[in-house]
Amino acid sequence: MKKTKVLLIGAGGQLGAELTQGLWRIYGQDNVIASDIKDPQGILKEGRYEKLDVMQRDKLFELLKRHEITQVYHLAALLSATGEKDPRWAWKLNMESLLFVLEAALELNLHKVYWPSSIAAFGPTTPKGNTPQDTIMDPTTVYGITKLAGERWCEYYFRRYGVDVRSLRYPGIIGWKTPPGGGTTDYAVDIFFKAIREKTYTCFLAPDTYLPMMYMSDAVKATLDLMEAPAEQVKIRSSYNVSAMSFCPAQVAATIQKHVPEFTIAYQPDFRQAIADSWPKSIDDRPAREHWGWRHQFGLEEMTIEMLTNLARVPA
Ligand code: AKB
Repeated sequence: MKKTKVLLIGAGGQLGAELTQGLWRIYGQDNVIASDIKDPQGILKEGRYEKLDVMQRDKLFELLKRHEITQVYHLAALLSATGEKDPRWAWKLNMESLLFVLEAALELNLHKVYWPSSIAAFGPTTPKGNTPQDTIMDPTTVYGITKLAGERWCEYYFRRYGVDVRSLRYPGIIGWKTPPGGGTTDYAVDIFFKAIREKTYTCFLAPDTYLPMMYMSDAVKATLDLMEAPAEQVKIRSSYNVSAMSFCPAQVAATIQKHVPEFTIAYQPDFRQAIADSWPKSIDDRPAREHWGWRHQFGLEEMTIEMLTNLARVPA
């Protein structure tokens, strides 16, 4: 068996830097290559890094061969709100890059591939509360369409070619180290930054818009737990529902006010309201819990304290 060497694609995004650190802890800094289309920022400057445009298939293959990569985490994508501004490009980037990675996995015998799906793969006629693993999926955003199609491709590559590809349907992810990049759940990150720095926030979703959410360290844990699980425990090869909490803007604002009493919030819903309204309010993730032991650690209260404490230490 070849020594594990990991490549992260899209490591400069919201989840990428923290996942890179998690992988350093498991495999050592020398065996993890972070990559992104941009120059390395922050913590990524401390490890091995390659500038990579994942749409350049030849360069991707060359890099995989040169570093003798055995595992790929492919995180690069246009998210739900940004995707709506250029649907054709969102389709091309999200789908072609996934296919390049799956083709590489097959041709170069990669041991494992990770690719994120999202709650965006669900749609307006999906049951909204405790959305089951297997249910109606009728996404309305181009991002959601690419996630649903991507799930089918992942399962296809597993069934037809035996590629060990694993995936999670992420809810909104909330962290303080890197800003989010063009999603509908971004309000739940921005609200903490604004609470610390400006004591006021104007939310682009209505106060009672419930969405499934997860604190960053739980998202990293879920990803690594899934990827480290024995293959036979990974029984779903499209993508697993994973969940930690569900809240609406009014609830997170009230939780922040317990710690920052002067904090105020106003509401000006925009085009992202329709996207949020088409998504589940909460997620049933029993298969992930039963198959490979998923457990979350952070609820709204614990996460609020972590976010506010850490952001208060970061210079604006
Ligand atoms: C988005 O809002 O687009 C993402 C997601 C839920 O996948 N955070």
